[in-house]
Amino acid sequence: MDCRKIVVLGNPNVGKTSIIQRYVHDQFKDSYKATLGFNIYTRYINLAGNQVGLSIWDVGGQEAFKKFAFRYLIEADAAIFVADITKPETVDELEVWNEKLAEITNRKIPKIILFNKIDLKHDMNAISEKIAELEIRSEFNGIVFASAKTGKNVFDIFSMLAKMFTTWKEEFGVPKKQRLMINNVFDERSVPIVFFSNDSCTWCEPVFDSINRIASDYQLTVKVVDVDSEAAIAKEQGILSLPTTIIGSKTIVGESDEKILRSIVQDEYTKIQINGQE
Ligand SMILES: Nc1nc2c(ncn2[C@@H]2O[C@H](COP(=O)(O)OP(=O)(O)OP(=O)(O)O)[C@@H](O)[C@H]2O)c(=O)[nH]1
Ligand SMILES: [Mg+2]
Repeated sequence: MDCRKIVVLGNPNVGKTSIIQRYVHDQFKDSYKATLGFNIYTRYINLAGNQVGLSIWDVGGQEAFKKFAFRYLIEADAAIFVADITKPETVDELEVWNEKLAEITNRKIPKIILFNKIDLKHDMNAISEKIAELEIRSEFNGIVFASAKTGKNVFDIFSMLAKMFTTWKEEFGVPKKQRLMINNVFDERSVPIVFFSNDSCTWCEPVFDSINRIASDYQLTVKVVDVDSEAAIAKEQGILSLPTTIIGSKTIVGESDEKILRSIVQDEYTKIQINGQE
């Protein structure tokens, strides 16, 4: 059976173990017990009709374990970088983990940034500024805003990776004009933007307003998919939670803010300009 290795990285206490426990056992504990070294969890997921084993490596965030990075990062097929949304400084460490990963894996793999603990009060503006500073921002394929405690948007992380595993090619990460296929029609726009929502999603509205403002600045059009009336498209794209926004080669799950979305549109737009019209 096809088996993919996913490594989960980030500072101590950001909630790596909690996210995995929520996904694998649908459980959450308020108490904190640091992970010593690493633990491996296995789960099976159905990918376009095929069973795929996900081997999820929960890596202890303490500094001491970085020494053994080679042992757990080798042959990773995907990485989830976890930060605590209530502690913007935890974002900085993602850069360090990404460098470690780059030393050990010599190919491009799917990478997701996960902001955990959205159930707690947080300063989105501070987080947006951090993301704007991130050098590795352009390498990431997805951002998910989630909570291990409530379970919100947790399953999306893994469904997003599952979808990436089916479509991943070595050149992935470079947006191609025809990457996004909706209704069996290739999207021909320079940076395709697709917004998934439905009538009852009131919390989607501010995100939608932001996306529209940005799209009009860049003269891009937004395709809006109502997941109730166009359920087949949502399923095909692996959309579980709302709002989900696809911008070029990146997917953003949850309530992000305008600054973050703008920096992502800018990145994708620049990439298209640089890579030309292949
Ligand atoms: N409110 C809230 N607390 C959370 C959430 N996720 C994790 N926590 C708490 O944060 C603490 C740390 O969670 P862990 O999952 O153990 O953190 P970790 O990243 O695995 O830490 P290390 O193993 O030391 O690297 C625990 O007390 C959890 O209960 C969340 O989404 N919301
Ligand atoms: Mg842990």
